[in-house]
Amino acid sequence: MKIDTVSTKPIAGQKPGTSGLRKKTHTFQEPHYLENFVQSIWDGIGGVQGKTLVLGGDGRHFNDRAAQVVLRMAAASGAARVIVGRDALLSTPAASNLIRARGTDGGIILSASHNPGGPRGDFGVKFNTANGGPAPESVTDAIFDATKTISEYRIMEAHDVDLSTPGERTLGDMVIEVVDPVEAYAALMEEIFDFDAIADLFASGFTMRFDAMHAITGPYAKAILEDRLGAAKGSVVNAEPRPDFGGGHPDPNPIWAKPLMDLMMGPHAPDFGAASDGDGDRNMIVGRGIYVTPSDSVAVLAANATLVPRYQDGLRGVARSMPTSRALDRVAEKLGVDCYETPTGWKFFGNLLDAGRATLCGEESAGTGSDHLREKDGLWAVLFWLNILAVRKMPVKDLMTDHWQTFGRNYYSRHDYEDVDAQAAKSLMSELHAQIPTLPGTEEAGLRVTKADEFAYDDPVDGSHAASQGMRVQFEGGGRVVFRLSGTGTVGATLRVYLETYDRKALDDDPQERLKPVIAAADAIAHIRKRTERDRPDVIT
Ligand code: G16
Repeated sequence: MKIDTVSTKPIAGQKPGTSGLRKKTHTFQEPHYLENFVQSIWDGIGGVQGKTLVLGGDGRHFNDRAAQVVLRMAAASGAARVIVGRDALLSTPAASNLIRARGTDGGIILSASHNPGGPRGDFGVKFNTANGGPAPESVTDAIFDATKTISEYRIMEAHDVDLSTPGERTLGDMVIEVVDPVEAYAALMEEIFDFDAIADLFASGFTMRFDAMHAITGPYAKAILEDRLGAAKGSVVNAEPRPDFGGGHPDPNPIWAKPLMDLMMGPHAPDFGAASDGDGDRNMIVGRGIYVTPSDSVAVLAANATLVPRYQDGLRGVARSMPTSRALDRVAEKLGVDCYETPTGWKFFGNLLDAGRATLCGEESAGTGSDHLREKDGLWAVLFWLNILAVRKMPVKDLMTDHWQTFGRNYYSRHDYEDVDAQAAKSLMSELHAQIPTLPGTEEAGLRVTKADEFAYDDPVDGSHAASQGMRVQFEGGGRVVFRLSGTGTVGATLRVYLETYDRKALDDDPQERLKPVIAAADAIAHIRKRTERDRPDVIT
């Protein structure tokens, strides 16, 4: 087969963000855009000659076309084998699992995660390394460097490869192995959890709704929850993946999964509600009449981990991203294990998991996972909760009350200001930065600042240093605000303000009410309303 070497020029802005390169779909469809980036991945990782890769995506618009390009470019650069999910579909956790289980050299995930899809939505490309996790910064930096000097890419001239049925085909000398996207992942879940106990729970009349948001998790959730575990047919809704996610925003939080929230807060709520995002790595947990924040969720999982077969001998350590609430720290302290604080981005957990220092990790951005993979895992988190509920036999609300009575409650909320003028957002952050040395000791909207710093991280395993990972301000009495700019958006800038306060006794307050003083102090410090020209956040979770 003929291999074309195509001349090209560097395209500005191909810098991977928090998790891969995310841009508008139409940007990825521009001439050479995708090809430049894929060739830069090959160049950044030292080529793919003789390597085995995994390929799959969340099924969003352009997924199928992009997959064919990646295959032709892998073949042109001498890859030995690519393992592809049927129809080029794989959830992010399923891709991470295949990369590890098959001992491959890494993989390409086509996804912009929770960002909306469709021709006017977003698309993304991410490289995961051989451990199954998102490439660390040393690798993404090398890829970015390659995008700045690229002058040609190699692509095979070929018809589309049939990816619609499992089996092997070839493209030149490269083998393409099409696999069922669900099978290996479902088998892994069965190894981790007590499926019999969960099946008994459903057999006893326990009801749930899982909202797959027309994204990738639908087929996984149906196969595992309904077919294997016996949840009533129809428990999984919006189960059919669609290229535009049915026009929705596949981000599992109370704003974007509102129909599920409304159901769970209403008179006909099932016992348990859950949702997952575009590529299946995020999760939302809701009980009858109670929303569980992601920060609380990971703390509950840690506190109850020994109820799950895989974790019955306990946790070696836990980790959370810096803006995630410190509910997990309290559990770790009681368990007598280390709790690591990392920058935002799952890639920062990779070394801790590989080194066996952490077993369980979680992020405020609805990601929870463990050492079973190197990605966060939406359905795994849902099964974890089901396993706990099957053993403890109590409603989610009672479980949360019990947890807070033991550990106290970290009231928590994130306020997002979206599509803010990029320059205004940058100035807000640099002004904050300039204030840091003088903030401690001052009083802001009635709260006394005890500490202020810019978070930086020294990886305890490989010693790598990550600077400028967000500004944090702590107040007397345990309150905290963190300011950070999102690394996953594609338009303007998104300012994230993470708010937290702690109470040992008052456990049932409305978080927004409880956080009012911290919210006021945050605005007094950063002049958010003035800088963003917004009266209120666009999204409150
Ligand atoms: C990605 C990363 C997460 C991270 C999140 C934060 O999530 O995988 O580890 O917490 O971004 O996003 P931002 O930079 O916008 O705050 P996902 O689900 O989009 O892959």
